[in-house]
Amino acid sequence: MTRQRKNTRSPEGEKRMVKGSDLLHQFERPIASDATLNQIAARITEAKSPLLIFGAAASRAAASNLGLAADMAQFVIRTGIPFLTTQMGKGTVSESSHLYMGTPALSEGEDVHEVIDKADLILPIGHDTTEKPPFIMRKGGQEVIHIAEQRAPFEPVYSPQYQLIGEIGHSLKALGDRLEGKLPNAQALLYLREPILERTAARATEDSFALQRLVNDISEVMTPHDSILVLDNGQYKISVARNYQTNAPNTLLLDNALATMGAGLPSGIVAAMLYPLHRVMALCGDGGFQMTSQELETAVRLKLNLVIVILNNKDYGMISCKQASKGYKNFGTKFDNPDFVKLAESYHAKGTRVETPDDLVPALEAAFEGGGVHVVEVAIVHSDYKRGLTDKPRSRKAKPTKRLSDLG
Ligand SMILES: Cc1ncc(C[n+]2csc(CCOP(=O)(O)OP(=O)(O)O)c2C)c(N)n1
Ligand SMILES: [Mg+2]
Repeated sequence: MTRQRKNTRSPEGEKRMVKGSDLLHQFERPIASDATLNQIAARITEAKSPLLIFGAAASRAAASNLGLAADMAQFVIRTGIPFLTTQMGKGTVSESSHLYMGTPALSEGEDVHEVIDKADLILPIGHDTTEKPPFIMRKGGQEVIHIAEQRAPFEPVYSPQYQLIGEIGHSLKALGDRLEGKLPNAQALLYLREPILERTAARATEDSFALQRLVNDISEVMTPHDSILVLDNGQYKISVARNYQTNAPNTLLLDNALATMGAGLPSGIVAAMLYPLHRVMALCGDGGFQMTSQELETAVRLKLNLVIVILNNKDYGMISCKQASKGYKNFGTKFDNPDFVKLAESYHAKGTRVETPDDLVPALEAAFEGGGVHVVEVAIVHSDYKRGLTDKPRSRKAKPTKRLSDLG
């Protein structure tokens, strides 16, 4: 270890580093073979109710390969197969598409899982096992074709029968060439779209701080292509995943892997540094915000344009919900907060408190228009906010979770 560090600092070591990075740039991504493409295309042609799911690895690839977003959109258009996005795959293909069916925020039991349950063939594109899985594979269930740049590691919840490994854009173009006009059953699941999206958006215009209403109002001030919404981690993330229509890759930044609290403000700072002309909003819970609130100083010092929304429910709401859902008495989640407006002002940022739902959109508009660093505290009426997560939009009970390993 020590020797390596010494070497890289010497002129010779530096030369070696440069050579190494040249090699990295010359490295070409592997592409899928014609034989595999033909086999996969044949399987897709036989599908009775196919479904695409764009995941985190597709978003990530689109960040460094500008043509990939167009390749993914073209694949959807050419095949006509409906699609879902995972939480971290949101925006890979525009969710304004008439083929967008929704985003699973959990692994089962939501409205959108009806589409998954009824699919006979699922094509996860850019599935990333660091994400909470958007569905759970079960013995005798759907067949899955994993389309990605890396092989899927075998997991109890994800063990695809087929894998198409190679540069995603190439795979999709080559499959599109083989499939266009040859999929009579492509839209077999599309009839589920309207009812699912309608049920997911229920309460979006309710006169309360229901989470769906919050997401609806935030969407109103975020323009589809030149704004970036960044999340911290709390229960609102579930509603944002389900209800925030995301139309371009990497315009909704959230973490569905380790999901650390405290990430919202620092991630918002970087987004605002990189995209000074975009509307950038960091949406944080009161608990998450307070883990890194001192970074307000950084944002002000860097003269950023950044709106920080704090959902103040005086609670680690996600944990309260989990305790309640398991039938436990509430324990250890409640706390009090500083005056967030005064806190913002003490950092020479601006601050506004919103106490009624109708005041949110005007407050956010004013914050963006005014520029600079602006904290908007939303004083949540607790019971309404909580209901947003525990509302089980789907009437049927989730099937018991049996893992493949349990089934032998
Ligand atoms: C660093 C860290 N600690 C603990 C957790 C577990 N956790 C997930 S959400 C949550 C509560 C979040 O509370 P808050 O930010 O107030 O958002 P709310 O759920 O109330 O909207 C906790 C403790 C985590 N994800 N990261
Ligand atoms: Mg909270």
